[in-house]
Amino acid sequence: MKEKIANIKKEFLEEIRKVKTEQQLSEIKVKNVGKKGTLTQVLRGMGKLSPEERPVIGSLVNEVRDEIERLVEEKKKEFKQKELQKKLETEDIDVTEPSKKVKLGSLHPIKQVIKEVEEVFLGMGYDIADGPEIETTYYCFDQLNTPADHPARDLQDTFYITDDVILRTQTSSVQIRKMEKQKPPIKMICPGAVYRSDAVDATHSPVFHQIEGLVVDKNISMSDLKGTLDMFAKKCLGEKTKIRFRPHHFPYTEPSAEVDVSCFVCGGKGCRVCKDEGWIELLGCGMVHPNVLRNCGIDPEIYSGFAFGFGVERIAMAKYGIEDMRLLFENDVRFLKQF
Ligand code: 2NM
Repeated sequence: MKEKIANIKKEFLEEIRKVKTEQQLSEIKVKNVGKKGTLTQVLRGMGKLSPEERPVIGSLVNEVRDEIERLVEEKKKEFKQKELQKKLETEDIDVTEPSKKVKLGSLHPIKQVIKEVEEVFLGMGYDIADGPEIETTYYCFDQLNTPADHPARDLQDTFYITDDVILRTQTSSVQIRKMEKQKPPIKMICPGAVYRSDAVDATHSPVFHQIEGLVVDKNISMSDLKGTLDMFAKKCLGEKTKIRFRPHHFPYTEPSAEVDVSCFVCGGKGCRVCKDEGWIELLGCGMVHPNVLRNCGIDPEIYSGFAFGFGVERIAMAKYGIEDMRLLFENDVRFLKQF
């Protein structure tokens, strides 16, 4: 019996040396260690052996079977390796060539500021809205309580397409459209491009970006406005930021104010960014004028609201220390890739 096992092994070793395909390999494996294979037959015949011989032959069979399985696995790996080698040699891909780097751009600093502000207001439960950049004087002026003789309406200041169609001068028109359509409560901000007939210089551009906010509900007061803007300034410009209100005038709010923030570069001591003032002018705001609410079909005896607005370029310039607004519009990649 020992001799039979030795022969099985010998024959197997010869066969595996000649094997050329995976198919042949699997055939000789089945032939020897399969259910009806040579070694299995030996195990079946063990009943005829003496009790002393059985364990000896048994362990010999196991040993040879393990060896056969090991060699088959080894051969299999060899085949796989050869196959890969052949592929690498015949296919026209040079896997050692460095890959082409995909150049990822970055968001424009204006867009970065808009996104940051959106995150803060989304966190306070505001909707984000937009509207047309080509707007009627009805939405941009009349509905905003801006009288016919107001300088904002001047041909010198506004791009007129026809007598009553213009490029919007502020995004408040979006707020008017919203108030006309939706009854309070309203909580929204509207970021977007606006247009004024200004000559280009370091702090002016005929197209710039604004974010305006509006809240209308019952019992909305100036203290809600102050709390909201304080939170906004701290979240956007740093927890230590303070705000202050200065009385101002806008046709669409009453009372109105301008809001300054303590300089987020020097903390209020005075520096180049705040021009040694310690404060930076941030935005305009106020309580929505009763005429504006009434124009939109909202009863000012029941509802009140606050609104605010600011220029995105000014914030981006202060935040990133950009001294000339033109840089934000020239789109020179050498400048933009710094942000
Ligand atoms: C500002 C300043 C103050 C404002 C007012 C309105 C509306 F539609 F409710 F009347 N929207 N935005 C507003 C108020 C905008 O920007 C400097």
